[in-house]
Amino acid sequence: MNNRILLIGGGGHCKSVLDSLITSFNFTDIAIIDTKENLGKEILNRKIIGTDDDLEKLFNYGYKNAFITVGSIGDTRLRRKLFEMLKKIGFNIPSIIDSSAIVSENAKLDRGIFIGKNAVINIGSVIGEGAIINTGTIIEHDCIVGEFAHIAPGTVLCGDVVIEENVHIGARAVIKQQIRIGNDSIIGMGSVVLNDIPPNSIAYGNPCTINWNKAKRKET
Ligand code: JB2
Repeated sequence: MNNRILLIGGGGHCKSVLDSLITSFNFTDIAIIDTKENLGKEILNRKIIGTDDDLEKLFNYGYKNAFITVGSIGDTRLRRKLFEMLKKIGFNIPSIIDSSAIVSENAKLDRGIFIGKNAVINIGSVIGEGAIINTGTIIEHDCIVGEFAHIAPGTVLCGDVVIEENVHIGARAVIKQQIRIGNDSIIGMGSVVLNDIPPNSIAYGNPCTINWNKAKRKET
């Protein structure tokens, strides 16, 4: 693996990823891509060296690895757009796993995933491309986490849970075993989810109830 990597997005999520990257990986040249206004700024002594318009040039210059460090809370469109841009140019997109995380050898991870400090991913679970498994999350056995889902800090997915793509699960939520959360839904912080949640819902509480349906709202 080439030892140069670009992190795309230089905000709060970038700090978390960078901290894991510095302690767990062998990249000797780490640089950040952000907006024009932030050029020259530094995070943990790594500089913002360019904007998205410079990606192709930097790839040709020798940065062959890149990782999306723009976060998402309920809207994954920017992360997806940037991911497509990286793929088109030909970047290798690794998964970044903090050294304190515990990932079963019998779990399956796609590319571009971030797994934060003290997260646990147990046997038989499958994590999709671009997902964020944040600090202290527990993904129990045989769960499926879809592409670009974000499981926020301290969340527990009991066994056999399915989280479809683009879902955001708020911090410290607990999802009962065998529950399915439909694509593009948002589950509020601290919710206790006892029933399936259909796609495009915003749901929260203990027990978790649906408060809003994005798709129905669009029709009215
Ligand atoms: O199109 C873009 C772009 N738009 C915004 N391209 C690139 N390369 N960068 C972009 N940005 C940059 O992303 C902004 O200028 C800013 O530096 C960064 C977003 O930082 P912020 O701290 O606002 O959000 P975040 O996405 O890093 O973190 C959110 O999501 C995390 C998962 C926060 O809510 C965190 O608290 C959360 N943990």
